[in-house]
Amino acid sequence: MLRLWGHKNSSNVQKVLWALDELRLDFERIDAGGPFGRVKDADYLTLNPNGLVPTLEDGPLVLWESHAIVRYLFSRYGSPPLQPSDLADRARADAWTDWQFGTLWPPIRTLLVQLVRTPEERRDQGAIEAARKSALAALGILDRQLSRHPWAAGEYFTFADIPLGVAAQRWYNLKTERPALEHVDAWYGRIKRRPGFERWVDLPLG
Ligand SMILES: N[C@@H](CCC(=O)N[C@@H](CS)C(=O)NCC(=O)O)C(=O)O
Repeated sequence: MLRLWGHKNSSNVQKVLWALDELRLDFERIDAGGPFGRVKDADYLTLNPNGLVPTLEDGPLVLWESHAIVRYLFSRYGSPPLQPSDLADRARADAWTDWQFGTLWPPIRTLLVQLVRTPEERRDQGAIEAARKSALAALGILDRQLSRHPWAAGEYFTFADIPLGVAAQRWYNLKTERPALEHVDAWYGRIKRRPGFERWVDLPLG
């Protein structure tokens, strides 16, 4: 039985929950992190020395880093088209997965922290504007990719759409001005129809 450590409101845990759902895998989940704590306890630190969630246990394998976990689940339990058999398709999915962490997520995270978790009088307007600009530049890159293909890595939904979909859910639920992005908007409409997204990701922001 797969065991996932992490609370349901964490964006990184949600990626794993959505992946498990896409792959129709049974699992046990233990609340940890955020209001549940536990992540700095000695026994948890032996599983994940970072003291962060998510952590996945699959028999003797203990794995942390949400994108590594998502990739592992798809390569261990997925089959085409969810897990592309073609190495070029898989490499493209890898690229968009890494791009989420390096390029798209940092400005969206800043907006989330500023606009959702910081009281209005303490917000940093300069940081908000800079993050909005960076987020829009990144989303413009994704929009161009999605003008050519329906999904991030090409013709099929792959694991790459999961981290991107989690970031997009934050973006679309922020109280901020959002210019239309024809292809990202249409892709997000498709993302919203994935049952795993609806079940685990599309929750109020916190
Ligand atoms: N790069 C890591 C980041 C993990 C991370 O930052 N997790 C946050 C929740 S989204 C966390 O554990 N924060 C401490 C806590 O919740 O107690 C991953 O993708 O798994």
